[in-house]
Amino acid sequence: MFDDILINFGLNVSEYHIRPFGSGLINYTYKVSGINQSYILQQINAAVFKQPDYIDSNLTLIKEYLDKHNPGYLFVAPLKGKTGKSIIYAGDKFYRLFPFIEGSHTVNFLQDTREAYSAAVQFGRFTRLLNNFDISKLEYTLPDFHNLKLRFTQFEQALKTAKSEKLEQAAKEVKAAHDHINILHTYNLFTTDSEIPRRVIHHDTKINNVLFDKEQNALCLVDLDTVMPGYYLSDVGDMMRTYLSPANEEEKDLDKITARTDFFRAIYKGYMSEMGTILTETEKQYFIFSGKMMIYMQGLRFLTDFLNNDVYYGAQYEGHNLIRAKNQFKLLEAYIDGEPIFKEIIAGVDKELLATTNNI
Ligand code: GN1
Ligand code: MG
Repeated sequence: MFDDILINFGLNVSEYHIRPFGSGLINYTYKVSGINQSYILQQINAAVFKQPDYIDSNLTLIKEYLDKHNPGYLFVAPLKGKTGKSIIYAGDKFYRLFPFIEGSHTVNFLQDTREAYSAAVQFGRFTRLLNNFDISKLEYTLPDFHNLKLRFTQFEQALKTAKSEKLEQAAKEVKAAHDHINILHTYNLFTTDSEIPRRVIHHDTKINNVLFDKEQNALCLVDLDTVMPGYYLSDVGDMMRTYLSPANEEEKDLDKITARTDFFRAIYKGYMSEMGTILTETEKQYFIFSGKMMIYMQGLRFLTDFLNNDVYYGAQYEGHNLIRAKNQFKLLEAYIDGEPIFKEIIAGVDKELLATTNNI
């Protein structure tokens, strides 16, 4: 089966070696190593991405646009096979192949704030460079992906169908989900506000979706399946969710989960250095809210999946998704505690950014 795929890309099968690569929850990834050039092969989870062709058409349009307007920008689009499409159907599954960027590596844990800053610059730059791109040309590869209203409805649905034993085990987290319902109310407010436009958004900004060079500078973004129109809050919020805590979403020891304010600063400064002049004043007012929205949403999604017997995320051990939900609700508390400091940081960085703009 792998052979068919490589042949479709005009590669000589005997010259390559294939092994599993990376740690995503949804798609399977492999590295295809060759002597001169290596590739990343990814199987698309068709149960999640119901229209894999949409990924192909979005990335083709964006690549054409960037090649024309910003030819120096490194956009790692999937390669086109002999069929002229980047999505290859083999052995009942969908695949695509990317060039491997030599000298690059991914990180799973942030070592210092420079990485957070550098990644935030990359995500901000991506949306900035596509600011004049006509988003009506893009498809929704995952409709309602970050629709908090829908995620809450799915959670309520799961409450109705879950086994009583699971409801008991998750009682504390179910309460937390209800206690923070104001996050959903705020979400409903901004989604009906015309001052909050949809933009070209990555929708999965965790740190291992950024390729770094040896000096820990971010080179480019990967995992582009969820690139589609959305709110900038999705990208900023998921950086908050995944960069602020020294322990990630898999951590069972909740005491290790904290919201590091210096990492908040790095994200704000990095993202705003690109998007500061583009975001509307109304959008900017929701900057801190973005973290609450994404942490809460991920808590709800893990909790819902626990109640639904792990049908979406799968589980490596009994109660895995409940632990992940506990983790996210703990992070939400830590984030909310940090809010007064985040406000001070924003005011301070705004002054700094203003001073640099005035000096030019
Ligand atoms: C999934 O597959 P991966 O790990 O890139 C999920 C994200 C979640 C993340 C949580 C399509 O991303 O939304 O934030 O797991 N992607 C999809 O780890 O559901
Ligand atoms: Mg992803």
